[in-house]
Amino acid sequence: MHTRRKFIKISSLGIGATAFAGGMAKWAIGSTSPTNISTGSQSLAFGKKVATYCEVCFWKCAGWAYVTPNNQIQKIIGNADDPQCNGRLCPRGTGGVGMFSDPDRLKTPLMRVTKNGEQTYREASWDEALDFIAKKMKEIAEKYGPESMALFNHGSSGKHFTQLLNAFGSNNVTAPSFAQCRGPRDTGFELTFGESVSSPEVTDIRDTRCMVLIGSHIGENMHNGQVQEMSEAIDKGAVIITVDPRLSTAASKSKYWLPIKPSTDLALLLSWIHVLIYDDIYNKEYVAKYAEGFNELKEHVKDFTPEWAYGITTIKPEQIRQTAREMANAAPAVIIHPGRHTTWYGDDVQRSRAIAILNALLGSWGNRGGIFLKEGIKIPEFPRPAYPKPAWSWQDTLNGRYPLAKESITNTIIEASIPEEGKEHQIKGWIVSGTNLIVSIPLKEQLMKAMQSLELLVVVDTMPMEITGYADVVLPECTYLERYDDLRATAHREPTLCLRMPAVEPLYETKPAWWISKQIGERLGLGAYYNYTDFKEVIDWQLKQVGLSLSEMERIGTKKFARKTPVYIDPNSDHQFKTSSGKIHFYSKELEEAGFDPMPKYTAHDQPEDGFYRLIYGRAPMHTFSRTANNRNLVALMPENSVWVNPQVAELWGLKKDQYVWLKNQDGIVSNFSVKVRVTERIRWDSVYIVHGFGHHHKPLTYAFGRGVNDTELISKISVDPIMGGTGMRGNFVTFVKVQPKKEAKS
Ligand SMILES: Nc1nc2c(c(=O)[nH]1)N[C@H]1C(S)=C(S)[C@@H](COP(=O)(O)OP(=O)(O)OC[C@H]3O[C@@H](n4cnc5c(=O)[nH]c(N)nc54)[C@H](O)[C@@H]3O)O[C@H]1N2
Ligand SMILES: Nc1nc2c(c(=O)[nH]1)N[C@H]1C(S)=C(S)[C@@H](COP(=O)(O)OP(=O)(O)OC[C@H]3O[C@@H](n4cnc5c(=O)[nH]c(N)nc54)[C@H](O)[C@@H]3O)O[C@H]1N2
Ligand code: SF4
Ligand SMILES: [Mo]
Repeated sequence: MHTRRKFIKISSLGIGATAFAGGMAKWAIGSTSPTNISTGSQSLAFGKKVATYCEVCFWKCAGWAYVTPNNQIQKIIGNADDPQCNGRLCPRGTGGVGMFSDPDRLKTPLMRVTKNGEQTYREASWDEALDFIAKKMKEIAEKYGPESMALFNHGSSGKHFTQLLNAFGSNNVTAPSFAQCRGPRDTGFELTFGESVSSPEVTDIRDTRCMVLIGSHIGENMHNGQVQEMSEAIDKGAVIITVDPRLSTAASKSKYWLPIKPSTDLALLLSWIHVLIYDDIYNKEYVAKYAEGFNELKEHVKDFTPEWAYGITTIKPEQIRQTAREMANAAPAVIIHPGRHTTWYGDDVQRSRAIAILNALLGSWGNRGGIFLKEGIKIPEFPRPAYPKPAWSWQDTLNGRYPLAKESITNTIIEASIPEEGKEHQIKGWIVSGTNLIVSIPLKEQLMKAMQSLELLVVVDTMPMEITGYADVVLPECTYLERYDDLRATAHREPTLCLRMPAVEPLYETKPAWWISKQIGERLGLGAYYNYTDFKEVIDWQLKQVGLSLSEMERIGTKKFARKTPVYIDPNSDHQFKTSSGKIHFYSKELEEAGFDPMPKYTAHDQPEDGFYRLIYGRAPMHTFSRTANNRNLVALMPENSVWVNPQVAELWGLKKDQYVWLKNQDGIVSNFSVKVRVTERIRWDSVYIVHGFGHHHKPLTYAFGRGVNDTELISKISVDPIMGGTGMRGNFVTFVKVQPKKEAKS
């Protein structure tokens, strides 16, 4: 049997910054100081400015890295020509240089070895590490077939490893950004409009007259372009309606804040649909022209009155009517924002369907101030042989479940990695790149079981995140400021291309993902798929196909192209939606045929028992999940999360402001660390709120370690969406533990 894979602390190996002092000298230690994250000192002479796009989150704003003559990155500023940022980065993007200068970075490949009966890591050369990986991958392919290798990825490095896996013969490629994030939204919108709202979302916030945010908190969710457009819309008098159990930053800027009872949103959405139809204030012309299934919908929502919804949501009937009228008055310049992180309660596709239906009733898709029609620039693929056709793929692991999943589901790949007698589709090896599965995937036991059973686990990361402790081989990628990556080809209002190139040479022994992928590929005899010596040849070739060149892009960083198609639906055209019938589907035959409700229904979800509160979580403007938790620039802005507690609840428990408590969930799981109490009227009494991404237990993250609480460890129960496999995580409840529990913090 395979030896149990023990978690290894990288810190215990003495692989500290001192061992690599040579590398340290290449950058200014001063550049990590929080004061430098602003526009920086003007006294330093600039050597050059280098085109990049940000990797601190997935909005990918284009920017310029300013590099001093002695190769220090002094600052990063936005590229004024990029419509995704308009020359302004968010605090995280500005502080992105802290990712590069972090002394805790991974610095050299590491390989798991057993010394005196104990598993540990040793530093390895790239050749040793890559040879080992290629040998193991070959063994796996010979024993089980190449399909038994899977990739977990997120971010730019993912594309390079997808190329490796596809060339190897597997398309078991997965990311938490589907089943843990936007999957339900994309599925719900595809079922209704025939296409999703993409990323960056095609919401015409700039020109909207009314926007509804339902569990989406733009402002704390710092997706740059959306935040800028929302403030522009507010300045122009747009009405914002925010539905959130918490007075989010967005709610505080809204005309209406509807502090809904969590988990009941579908009831509110259905009653809004009811009001639009039965008060006869929906967009009749648009519906008649572009939609089908209206009569069925009308009949379906007959009883979903505001009075009915009040009893479920705690939102007063008059408020429901009034807000529906606000939407109708603004229509079609209205957006019911589709949200992004939409895996909540297991019926999330249906909630997203209700949001899509509301948008359709108001006529927002294809109209100014609603949802615009995107256009992008198509970048041809660099010439390569055709990929082999895998004998099986992730769809085969579903065994009939989640019939409408359009992308692979992390959790079913994890499940397929747990050996079982007679299992037909067994995963045996993982490459994990740019995703810290330990904090992004719920159900730790399943994840652990899978990781223990693998014959190969390779982790590619920039930081010693928790996931690295489980790897057989850890490969240190250089940061986005030290490498080429794919061109950013955005489909949005204006087709845009952006370049990322190295601002400085990679520190330490780190390497870019494209190089790592190519090196493994060549060792596997797949060199024909990597017909270049440097990735910049690929970029240059691609740019030449669209009439540009690398040298031109190095100068401008971002290139906008003129649109060839209209940005809104031409009312005189016979516009076809991308559904099977060309019309918007109020009634979904696709859902019906797959055995699901063709129109959304409300179902009640579990509520907390006495003394417990629903655990809800979200974003803070200065951090991106766990990826910034150790970034000194950003930790200086927000060092830890706090738990938001309603004053009534605080009084009941005798909790004081800034007191530290532990949280215990419904299954008796206690948080690893304690968290500061924030007593605030801004949260309902039945819920508590924390920002995701804190509470790291891996000591090599010297800044992040032990700061705040990790929501993921308290999520031991999920509700899986039967339509596409999304893992709803908001059905967990916590209570307070005021005295330190007898438990050593894990490290
Ligand atoms: N409990 C809970 N779980 C959640 C969420 C939540 O709110 N609460 N949110 C969900 C959502 S919306 C999403 S999208 C997912 C996100 O989940 P993940 O994709 O896992 O996101 P991060 O936590 O940002 O993990 C990023 C990892 O990438 C590494 N990294 C950063 N830059 C690079 C790079 O350039 N190259 C490489 N190779 N690695 C890099 C970081 O060090 C870190 O280990 O999590 C989901 N899971
Ligand atoms: N600064 C920053 N910005 C980010 C990210 C980041 O890490 N940091 N991550 C990016 C990513 S990948 C994503 S997916 C998006 C996520 O951003 P959003 O799509 O906005 O989603 P969440 O962060 O999950 O939003 C949580 C909000 O939902 C509320 N909420 C909780 N339960 C309920 C409920 O039952 N009903 C309603 N109506 N509301 C509820 C919470 O109080 C909170 O305000 O953010 C993106 N932007
Ligand atoms: S929104 Fe902020 S963190 Fe995200 S890509 Fe843009 S600047 Fe970077
Ligand atoms: Mo996400």
